[in-house]
Amino acid sequence: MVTSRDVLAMLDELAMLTTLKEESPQSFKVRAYENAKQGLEGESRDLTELSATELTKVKGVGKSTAAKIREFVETGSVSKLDDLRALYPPDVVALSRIPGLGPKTLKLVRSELGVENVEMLKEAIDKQQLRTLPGLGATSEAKIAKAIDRLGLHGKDRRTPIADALPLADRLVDDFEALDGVTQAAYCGSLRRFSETIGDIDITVATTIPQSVMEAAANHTESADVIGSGDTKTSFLTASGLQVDVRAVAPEQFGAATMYFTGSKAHNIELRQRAINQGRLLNEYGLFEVVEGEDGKGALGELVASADEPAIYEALGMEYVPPPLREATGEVQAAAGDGLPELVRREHIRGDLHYHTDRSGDGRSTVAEMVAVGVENGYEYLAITDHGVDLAINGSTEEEMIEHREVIREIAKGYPDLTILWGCELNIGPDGGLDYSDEFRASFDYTVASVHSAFDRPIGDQTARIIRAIEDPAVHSIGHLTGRYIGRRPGIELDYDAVLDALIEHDVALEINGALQRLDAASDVVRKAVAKNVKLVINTDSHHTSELGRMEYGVLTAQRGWAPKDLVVNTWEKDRFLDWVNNR
Ligand code: DGT
Ligand code: CA
Ligand code: CA
Ligand code: ZN
Repeated sequence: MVTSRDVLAMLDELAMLTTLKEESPQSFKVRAYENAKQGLEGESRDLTELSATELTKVKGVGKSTAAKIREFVETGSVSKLDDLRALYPPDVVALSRIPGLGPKTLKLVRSELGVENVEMLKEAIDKQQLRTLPGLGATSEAKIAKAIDRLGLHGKDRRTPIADALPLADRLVDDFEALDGVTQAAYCGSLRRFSETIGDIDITVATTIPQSVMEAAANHTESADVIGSGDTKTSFLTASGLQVDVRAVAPEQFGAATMYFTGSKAHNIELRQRAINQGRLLNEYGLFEVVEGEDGKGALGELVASADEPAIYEALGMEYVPPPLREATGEVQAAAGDGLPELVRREHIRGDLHYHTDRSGDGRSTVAEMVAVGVENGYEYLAITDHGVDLAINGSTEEEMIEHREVIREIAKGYPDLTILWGCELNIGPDGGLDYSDEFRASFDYTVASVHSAFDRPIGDQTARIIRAIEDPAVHSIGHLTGRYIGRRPGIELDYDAVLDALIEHDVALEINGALQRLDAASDVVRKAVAKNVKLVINTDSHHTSELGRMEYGVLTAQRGWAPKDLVVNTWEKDRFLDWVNNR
């Protein structure tokens, strides 16, 4: 059964593989899939129910793409996509994601050196073979070697970025929930704890008919290869090589099972010890009393709790521990003792302060559209932060920004309860310089400053660069601190202590960017910032109305960093927030 979301994922994969084949993301074939996906994302109708003719009426969808969508809906596969998958198996796709290894270079290393995976590429680098290829040299060879190391791409423990795993897991959960006999389904493991990379996806399904869950798992459209199947567990690999473990459990044991399979293993061990100290046993089936058996040894007694997680934590004499905290870094002790801090939650958020419109070259929705969805999300304030002029094609000149301000002020008149700040995403240059003149920069209501280039400099230079931006009086916040793309592009290296101290000194907030490929600042940096009382701001960095859901991801990252509500400036009541913006 193909869903609308499967269709969009299929177009994404077609665009990605066609980029490799055509050796350019600008190829018209790639653009055709991307445009189709953009058009279809705006559709409220079920995409699987549209005829080829109806599909071609959607903006951006051509005849040949429409035919592929119908083929996918009717047969569950697309022959063009199967051909591409054969040409570019998962190991090769993984190679293509290494920074510095574009489609042209990828073709060369395959044809000239016979390299088909990251291990072989490492070997070729060790033998200094890359530098012998046309267009490459010792410098690019060293850059690729460094990227492989810093991204942890080689070895058995290759991990998948959360941006690739989460949408897939969401689709799988929906599909299992739709089966007869299923009462609930959830992804667990590192994904539920919101780790930024995922070893494998763990799905727990509560059902009265385990066989049908096992069959659905083995035959799922995402399953390329079933690697294990039993009565209650099926494991398969997706086309990109990601493992999925699907477990069927009894509905009354769902809480104990999700708790066990969410982990982390270290968190589970601490909980189990706590249970033992209470004369009980905790496992994936529930929390049980231990009684003296006939042979004098301990035996399982009465069930204490198993159906839902909060009841089990309560029975253990603890506060409920949200999944992002379950890493055995003090949460068990706190939840059983003085209590966890009041962590920020999605419903605390009152505004989004990194928000693009089609004023930015890479923005896709109008001011009116972006503001309307902000209001739907219940926001009380927004900062429209289109790119500053230094970001070349994506940026805007002073004149354009002033015109834009008029557009924003006009739209604001329609929303008396909403405060819309005329802002800017300033670009932090290689040496820390920012866009525009000092006066013009200072005239914005609000700014976020972030890096978009020069990722490879030494740590000392990068630290000085960010601190210079923090010192600028026009800067309210630092956006996506390192500029990383998880698993794709390492961010800049920084001396975090020095950067966090500068944020405190200048009363500048640190952004937690909710874009799944970024999640930047990372949760471990957030935890350091929390320890120093650095102000935080959680943003979506939306370039389209469909991206506002990222706020949830930013919040989960903040929770993983133990961020309390009160440090997050966009949880503050409007007056308090505006007072900070205007009077820092
Ligand atoms: P990953 O997949 O490497 O990103 O990390 P996890 O945490 O998802 O680990 P995974 O998939 O091996 O196992 C899922 C959860 O199952 C894990 O977080 C805790 C639980 N678990 C697995 N093996 C054990 C074990 O030997 N002892 C205990 N207490 N829990 C385990
Ligand atoms: Ca896992
Ligand atoms: Ca697993
Ligand atoms: Zn941005």
